[in-house]
Amino acid sequence: MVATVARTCSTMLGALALAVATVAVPGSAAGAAADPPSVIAEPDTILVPEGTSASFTVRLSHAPSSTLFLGVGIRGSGTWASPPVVIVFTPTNWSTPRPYSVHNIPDADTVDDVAKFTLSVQGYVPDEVVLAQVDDD
Ligand SMILES: [Ca+2]
Ligand SMILES: [Ca+2]
Repeated sequence: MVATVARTCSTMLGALALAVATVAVPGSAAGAAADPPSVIAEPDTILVPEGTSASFTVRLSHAPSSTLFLGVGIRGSGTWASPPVVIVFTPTNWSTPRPYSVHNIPDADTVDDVAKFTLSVQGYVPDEVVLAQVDDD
């Protein structure tokens, strides 16, 4: 008899939880579509006088469930150097902007080289930062 009552209560709680979840789904789905987990790198564009350094910051829009590594890809022209740092995002530090510095190596040409840095984290929409050299030759 007692067991029957307990089972009934459990079923009712289950139905209640299901109702709540059903109400919550449309809102969270719309939010997820408008604001997917993303890498946030700032600023978007940096002018870098030839032979100088610049830095941007990287953080995540949503907390990860485990530690994730930042991947950095570079396309473009010019010679750029970055310190061999490994940036990791954890469930506690994900929202703290992390600095990433890049040094522009002087060149003999007169071209304003442009490099596009792609910042990626598994499961997140990547972001890009464009570093534009201001050539001094
Ligand atoms: Ca130059
Ligand atoms: Ca150049």
